[in-house]
Amino acid sequence: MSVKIFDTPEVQDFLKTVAGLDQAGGNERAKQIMHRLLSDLYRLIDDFDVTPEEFWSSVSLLNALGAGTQFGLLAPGLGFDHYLDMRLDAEDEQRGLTGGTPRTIEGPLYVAGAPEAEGFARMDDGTDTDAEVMWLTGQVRDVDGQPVAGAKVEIWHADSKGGYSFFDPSQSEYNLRRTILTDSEGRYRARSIIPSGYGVPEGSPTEQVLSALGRHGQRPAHIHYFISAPGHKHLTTQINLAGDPYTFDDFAFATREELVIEGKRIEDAAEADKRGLEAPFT
Ligand code: MBD
Ligand code: FE
Repeated sequence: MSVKIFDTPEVQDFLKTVAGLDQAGGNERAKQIMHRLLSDLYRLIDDFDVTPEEFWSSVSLLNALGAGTQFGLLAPGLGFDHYLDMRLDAEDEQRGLTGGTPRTIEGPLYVAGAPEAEGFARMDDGTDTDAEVMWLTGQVRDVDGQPVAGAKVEIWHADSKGGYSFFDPSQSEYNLRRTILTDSEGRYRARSIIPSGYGVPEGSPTEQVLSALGRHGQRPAHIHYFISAPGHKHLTTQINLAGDPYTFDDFAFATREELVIEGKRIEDAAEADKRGLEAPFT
């Protein structure tokens, strides 16, 4: 059975009432947006002849997503985070703001308040014995190429199993999360461990949605950055470690060619040792 009622005056009036458009009070923008959102959904129900069973099982799924605080995890999977980035890129272009490291999505796993250090930080707590040591070094420069001293570099990433501290209860507080202030030459250095890629929790409502679409929930190995300094635009970005099978098949659509980094393995034991001695736990 297929009935089409969306375009009738009764339904159109009903939508206005539901969104509060036929009375004063409330927030005008909220009313307009809700009216549009409900209109699109009502029309969808009509066009696809969505059954009550389908509707209520979607409600169940939304409840499960909310109960598991997974809206923020499904959102990048549905491309919203990347779409918002595309809009910011287009805005920048319109304003003539070009150059510099490209932005990419923050994701749902940032935690504020990481320990702060000047110039150098050790990021891992030393307990991930399966992991290989990783050095991150860099220089913060403005769009004219001038080093920025005292810039704030916030770095966070997963462990060798793809888990993040605070979300993975087996890790210590702020493990693999640090804030480093750049030195007089704009440089920062970190000792950490090579992260593995992330996968959405098995059996989770997020995975359920993705698998209904025939999609996986994997991200390649990556390292998140916030870069900020007074007088400069805040940068949210990531680097991807080259060679990961998911580098160009990220469920969150965050990879950018310019952000894929080829790591250099330090095989020279003496060199590794020398660096190691400079790397106390902090
Ligand atoms: C992540 O680590 C992440 O960065 C994103 C965007 C989504 C899920 C897990
Ligand atoms: Fe991440």
